[in-house]
Amino acid sequence: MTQEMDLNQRFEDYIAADQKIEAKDWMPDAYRKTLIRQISQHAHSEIIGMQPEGNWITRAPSLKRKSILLAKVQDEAGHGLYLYSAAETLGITRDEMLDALHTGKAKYSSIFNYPTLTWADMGAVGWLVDGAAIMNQVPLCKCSYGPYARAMVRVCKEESFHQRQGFQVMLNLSNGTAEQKAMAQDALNRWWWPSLMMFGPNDASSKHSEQSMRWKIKRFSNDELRQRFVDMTVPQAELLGLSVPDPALKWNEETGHYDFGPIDWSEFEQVISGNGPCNRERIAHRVNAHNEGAWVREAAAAHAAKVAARADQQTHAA
Ligand code: BYC
Repeated sequence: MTQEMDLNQRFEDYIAADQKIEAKDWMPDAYRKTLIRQISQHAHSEIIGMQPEGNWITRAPSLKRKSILLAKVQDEAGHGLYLYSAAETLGITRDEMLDALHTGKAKYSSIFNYPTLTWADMGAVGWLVDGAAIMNQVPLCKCSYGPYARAMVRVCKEESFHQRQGFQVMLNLSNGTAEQKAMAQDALNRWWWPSLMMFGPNDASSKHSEQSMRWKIKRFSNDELRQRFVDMTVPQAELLGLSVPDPALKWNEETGHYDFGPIDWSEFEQVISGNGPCNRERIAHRVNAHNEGAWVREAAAAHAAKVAARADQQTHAA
């Protein structure tokens, strides 16, 4: 008991001093559980997030755009893998995480349950979705759990390239023909509100925020980050000559921020409980890809076993 109290005190001292908690350090069970939940859901979001864009690789309008999009989707696979590895350091296996995803027990970001209908959606996803992702993820580079914080550094660097390429697609379309500009506006109309929902429920309804902020997993609340995103993005929309689909959006001199209209939380609830426009399609596609990849996992395991056996033989021969 006293030993546990000492360990808990040490953990609290580390958090207070902004020192990283590492995989082998003692940590409260609830801290471990929260991290497993958040990191695995984050990993799932990256992996499911490959689908809406993967859908456009074969239809990108030029070779240059195709290779950029291909690289971006590959980056997302990489992010998923670092994040699964970070979660594994907490004692959960990759199979357990994937099983939770495939059976609908684990969540992933609401945003990836919306369809990508036109090429302009590749611009809007990069600009808005990656823009929101960076806003949320840069503070995670300072998260109290070392393996998660370190994984986020590289993820954020790549996300910022993704965001800029999305903005450039929007810029080209906005400066193009009237039809192209209309396509960009339509994409902004469809992606704006779902992007604001990415930050999660309002602070008053965010059940995990208070504890996660005390543990310095989250550094800013959902509403703070959402407001920063709106403040950063509205001037970018103006630069594109596009209008944000919110009649209540207005600069507030007093607060120094944009006021914006109410979010439709019933839509968010529907999407995160499995009833968004593409939830079923996303999971079915993922499960199918996992099953079709079984032979690759088997071959990799057989190769690893051969390499290990060879190394073992050499040790014995020496
Ligand atoms: N979608 O108490 P709250 C990417 C859930 S990947 C679905 O505020 P928390 C990218 C939440 O999980 C983007 N569910 O929770 C990839 C909780 O349910 P559970 C993903 C959501 O954890 C490819 C409940 O609602 N980013 O950027 O304190 C291409 C109550 O919420 C959502 C991350 O995962 C949502 N939007 O705060 C491009 C970042 N929001 O778990 C881009 C890491 C909330 O109790 N995660 N929920 O069943 C976080 O920062 C936090 O987990 C969140 C939520 C801010 C998302």
